[in-house]
Amino acid sequence: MTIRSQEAGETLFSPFKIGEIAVANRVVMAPLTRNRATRGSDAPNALNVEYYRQRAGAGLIITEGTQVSQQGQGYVWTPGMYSQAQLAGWKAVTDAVHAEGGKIAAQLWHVGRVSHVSLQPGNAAPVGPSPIQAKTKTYIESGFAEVSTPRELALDEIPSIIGEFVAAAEIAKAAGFDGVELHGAHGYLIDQFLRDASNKRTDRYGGSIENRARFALEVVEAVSKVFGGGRVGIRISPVSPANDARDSDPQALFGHLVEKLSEAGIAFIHVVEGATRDDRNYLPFDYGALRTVFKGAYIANNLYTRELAIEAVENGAADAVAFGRLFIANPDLVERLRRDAPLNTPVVETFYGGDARGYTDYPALSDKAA
Ligand code: 8OZ
Repeated sequence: MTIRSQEAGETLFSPFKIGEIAVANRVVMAPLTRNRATRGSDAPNALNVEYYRQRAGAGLIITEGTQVSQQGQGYVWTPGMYSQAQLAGWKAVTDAVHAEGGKIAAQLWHVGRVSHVSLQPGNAAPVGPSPIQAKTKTYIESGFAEVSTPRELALDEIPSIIGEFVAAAEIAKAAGFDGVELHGAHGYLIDQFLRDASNKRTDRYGGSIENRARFALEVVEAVSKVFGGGRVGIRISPVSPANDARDSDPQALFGHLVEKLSEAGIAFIHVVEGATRDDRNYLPFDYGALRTVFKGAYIANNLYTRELAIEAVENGAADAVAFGRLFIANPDLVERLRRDAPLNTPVVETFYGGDARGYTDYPALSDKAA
């Protein structure tokens, strides 16, 4: 791991600036799909407002993935960022988080081929860089289902997809978000373009690493015009096999991408290290090389413990650390980490879909004391 020299005394709990976003501490709430948007409109509702409000102690909250269009949706009841109802729902979320002194960025998401015809406009095939079905499942109203075979995006459709990201960023800005994170991880559309196992295109968006990185970089550039690069980041998962993501040379691919992201001047990269939710050491990869090449903030993620996170910030391997499941179960996670207090255990059965149970009813330390 490359060590970056820092001011003495920087800790997981000291304030920082992620680009232009001033954060109270280096603990980030990772994006977490929870499938509890309003049925029919896919707009955030009062329950979602309460969930995010409870977690405003994070230095920065990154929302669950929000699809930039109906075509960009891959799972049932995930919230969108493309309608006026969704804008109004998100405005209530950002107001609540800001009232508690927190900061919140929206994760913008197009799932590409990781979808099912039943979720698509007119029951059409989902789209991808190439017409290759992913070996993965999604969930629809009736339960788990194999993802559908995608249709290859025509070259002249690509600008309109980038346009959807721009329109979503404009909605996020109007809704009061402090920034946006592009979902470039876990085998969704941006990641599908990046990797040679899912991108077999022969036009300027496929083939060489430079060509495969083009879509990601064009989305970054376009969204940066809306928010300013200082409020834009991207999540990547260089070696994670999530949703059938595979590439013949991740080190070269992500080395190039991150070099260009640095030149683009964006605020942060958010790196899922290893296999998502599984193994931090799945396949060898030099994350320190990405940290070295990128001049913005490095947010580290995946299976971090309190001890690993404290160490990563103190030795300069990361500027901030994102926690997922621990934030599901601990609304006051930052306070608990600060005090080294016991943590609630996340209940997997209530992760995806449902009501307040397993969502807004995990107790804070102060609830127990009361
Ligand atoms: C879990 C279930 C559904 C989607 C990801 C957006 O992996 C997701 C996701 C996670 O990034």
